[in-house]
Amino acid sequence: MKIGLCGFPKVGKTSVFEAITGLVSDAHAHSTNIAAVPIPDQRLDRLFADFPKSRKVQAKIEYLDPYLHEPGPDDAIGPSLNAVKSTSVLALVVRGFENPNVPYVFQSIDMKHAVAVSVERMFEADTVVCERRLEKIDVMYRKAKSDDLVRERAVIVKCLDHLRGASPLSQLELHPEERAVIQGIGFLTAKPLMIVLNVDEKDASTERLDNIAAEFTPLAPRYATVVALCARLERELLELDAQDRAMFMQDAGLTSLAQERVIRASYDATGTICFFTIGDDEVRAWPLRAGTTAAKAAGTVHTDMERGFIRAEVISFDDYVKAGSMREVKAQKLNRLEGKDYVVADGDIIEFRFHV
Ligand SMILES: Nc1nc2c(ncn2[C@@H]2O[C@H](COP(=O)(O)OP(=O)(O)O)[C@@H](O)[C@H]2O)c(=O)[nH]1
Ligand SMILES: [Mg+2]
Repeated sequence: MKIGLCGFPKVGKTSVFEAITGLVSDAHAHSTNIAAVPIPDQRLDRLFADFPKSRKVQAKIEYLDPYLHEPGPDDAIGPSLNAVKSTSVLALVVRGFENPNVPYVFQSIDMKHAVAVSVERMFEADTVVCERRLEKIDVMYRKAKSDDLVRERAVIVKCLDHLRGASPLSQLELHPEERAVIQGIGFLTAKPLMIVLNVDEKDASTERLDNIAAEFTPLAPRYATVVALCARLERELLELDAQDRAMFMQDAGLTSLAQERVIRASYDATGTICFFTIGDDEVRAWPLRAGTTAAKAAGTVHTDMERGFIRAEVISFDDYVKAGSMREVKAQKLNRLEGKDYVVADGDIIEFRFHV
């Protein structure tokens, strides 16, 4: 899963990247920032504490902060949107902090307005892609008629109608073969959207952040998730050692790091869950799209496991904690055998049985 940070210039995209990843980018490097961040998970920590001889392997999530040439004033967000076409999730960073030393494209800090304009641009960008694609298809069709072109044209027309009705392409129902037609296009409104409100230092407490996100949610498009943080403060937090950080957080009224909240929101935006495996050499968390079957989940571990899939032995994490140990789980028969069509649940501890 790759999350692309986008938004108007000087809203704090790079600051948010640094606050999430703990990396400090070189402002003069003129290059794209990219980092895979291990996902904190207390359930994995618990399993690792019980099986300390293995290695702990966290699931990872990738963040991308594209390097942009200074955009012109007419299309301040265009290059940013263009740069995240290849990602799987959009994180739209919105400026909520006042800073007279940092120029801004808008007259005032109005997060609702900024989101409305950004989302409008995403719809426009997808509409233009559809229109150009249609022109191209028509030219090609005149040269050589083909059923493929007819089919592609029908899908693009569907997309265009949908966009004109102000619905994101993520909500357009398509058959798998129709979806395959548009897969490679990188439509912006086909991606899950996460709105990241980058607020002032004075609003940095967990309580304020939660309130700001909750108040903003009805103002955001319905298909988006909303999370708030103060990137500048959180970025400084990550530079402190554990003890200083704990003190600093207490003073600021922060009960969790933005890193964790943003990662959680990234998960919510994509409907991602986690399952766990406990092996001799590693205790590991695996990210998975919600709704995935046991056989496909086995395939994320190893393609051989999907091909030779026999059964999955599943223990839900809560049952494991209730029982207290693997031996008790077995004594109380809390482990289940599931077939290939079993839909994996968040927190399942799974052992796959397969032929080689
Ligand atoms: N006061 C304040 N300034 C911030 C905050 N986040 C970013 N900035 C400043 O805004 C400027 C632009 O931030 P940057 O992350 O480079 O924005 P980008 O152009 O969207 O990548 C920098 O000078 C940051 O220090 C914040 O939460 N509070
Ligand atoms: Mg930047």
